[in-house]
Amino acid sequence: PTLRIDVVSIFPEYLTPLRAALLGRAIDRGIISVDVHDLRDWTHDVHRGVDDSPYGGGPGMVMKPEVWGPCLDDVCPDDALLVVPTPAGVPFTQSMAEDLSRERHLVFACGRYEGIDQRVVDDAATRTRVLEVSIGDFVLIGGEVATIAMVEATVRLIDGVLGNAASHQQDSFSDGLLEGPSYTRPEVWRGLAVPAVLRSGDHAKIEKWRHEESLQRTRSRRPDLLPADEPGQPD
Ligand code: 6GU
Repeated sequence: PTLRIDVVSIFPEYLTPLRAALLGRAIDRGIISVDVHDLRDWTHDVHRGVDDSPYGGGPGMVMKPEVWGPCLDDVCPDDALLVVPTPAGVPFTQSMAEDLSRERHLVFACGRYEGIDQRVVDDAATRTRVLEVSIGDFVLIGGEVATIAMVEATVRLIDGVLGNAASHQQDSFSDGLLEGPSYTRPEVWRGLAVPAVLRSGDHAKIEKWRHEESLQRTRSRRPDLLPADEPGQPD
């Protein structure tokens, strides 16, 4: 495959969407491989315990280094990129998805949100590249859903995965602005008409209109994305 993906989780069944729809088709066609591993396969005790209370006190549990360490020794070779989803990570962006889509081997280590013992990450970083990444300013129960989001954003950029290779050149964020609205038939639906310009056949005018719609939408929803010389910049 062009890209090999391994995912470690205590809820491997939570990652079954990775085998559905377009991603499943990319796996079937040999463009990518996805292997999901159950972290509990690396436990030794009869209770198959993966976490313990935090040093220093506080709520929640922390995932044990003696389980994660040997797991990553087996699953994450030195030349892979280890991605650790955490709300305390650096923000995941379209440009990071582009970087990940050029890798040969990604390993996602899904922990619960209270986290994995930091020494697991620090130890792995002595031999392999590690990214601690967040998908947004909210807290999930664990890294599984974040992994699905990052894998989908990454894999759709690989040649041959999407039907139309040109379609991701027009994505929101590829030019730094949000995409404007889209329309299809019928021309009038529930009394609402498609903007006349889109039926004009004037492609220069259509392109200009779409750019204005993108700017307007970005100004109202995501002013933080506007270039410094655009009106509507946040203070
Ligand atoms: Cl990557 N993981 C978890 N557990 N929560 C998150 C997140 C990641 N990104 C935002 N919230």
